[in-house]
Amino acid sequence: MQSPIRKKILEAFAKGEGKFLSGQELANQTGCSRTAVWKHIEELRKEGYQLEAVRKKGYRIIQTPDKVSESELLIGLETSMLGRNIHYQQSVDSTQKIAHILAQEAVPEGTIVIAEEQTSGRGRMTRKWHSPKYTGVWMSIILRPDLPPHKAPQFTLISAVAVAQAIGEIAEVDAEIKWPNDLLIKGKKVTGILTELVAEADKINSVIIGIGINVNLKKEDIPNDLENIATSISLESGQTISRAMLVQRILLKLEKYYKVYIDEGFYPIKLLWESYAVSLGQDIIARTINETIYGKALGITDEGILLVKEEDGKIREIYSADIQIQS
Ligand code: BT5
Repeated sequence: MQSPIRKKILEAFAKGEGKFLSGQELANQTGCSRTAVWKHIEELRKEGYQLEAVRKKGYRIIQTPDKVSESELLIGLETSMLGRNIHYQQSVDSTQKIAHILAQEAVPEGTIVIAEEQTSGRGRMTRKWHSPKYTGVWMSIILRPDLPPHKAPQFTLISAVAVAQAIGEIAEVDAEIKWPNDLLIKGKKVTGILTELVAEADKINSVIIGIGINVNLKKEDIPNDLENIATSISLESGQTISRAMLVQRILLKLEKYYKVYIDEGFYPIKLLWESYAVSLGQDIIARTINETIYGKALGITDEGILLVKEEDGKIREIYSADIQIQS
């Protein structure tokens, strides 16, 4: 975790908006000595901050590291609950696994686990999630809604809306949602969401929302077996995106829609979700654990369940599946 003094120094620079701050000013604002300030400045340099030091003027930040560390995420974060407690690590096996352990402890709602790299990122069932270093958002969010367990899948849809909106605002490209948990840009997967549940028989203890976003991956960062199905925001928009800014925007959106959902139920989210949905009205193949269903995707119910009309006119409710859109 970021030291409290370094956090204060970074906050002082953020408030100063690019101006020089003298060692004495920083000492006053952080409540420590000038020598201590100097030591913390050196530590920030080691963390990847580029700081200019000019005699008689002081210090200013020229460049922040492209990281999703606690200090990067906290400066400018506009949420009141989501992301206020951050567990950041360079490399983890899976943020989801760590979030499960934290969820058993008394961590506050809105705690996030985020890493620069995952060595065993996971998808649904036993699938793998490719998560190379410094290129993506690999994050798990712990929520503790007072709801029955069968509501948990709706969090995948709420999160998908939050991520799709955030991508649209931060990058010059639009993402579409493929039910239930994929975001696509131009037909290729850019985000996967994995919602897991810690619950008692009739009550959710925690919902753990895992979000994986290919942000700045280049062609060579995508393994051969994924090259036809996966893409990144950067590959599609031609921009390099600040991952920290994207995370901040996602947290803000998710906090907003989580509140809407708790206050007003799923219906307003459903309407938003439909405006981003790619498969509606299309012929699809839905592969569930037990069977393969062919038909037209009609929409989702007020509970977030997919409705598919088979050729014989029968309407099927699908709770979980892999969807292929027939071209
Ligand atoms: C998902 O599963 O799409 C959910 C992925 C969730 C990943 C996040 S990252 C943070 C958190 N920590 C974790 O350990 N996991 C979560 P699913 O629908 O089952 O899709 C998995 C399939 O997507 C794989 O079998 C591959 O075909 C494909 N895939 C793997 N890595 C990918 C990537 N980086 N980009 C696009 N597709 C990928």
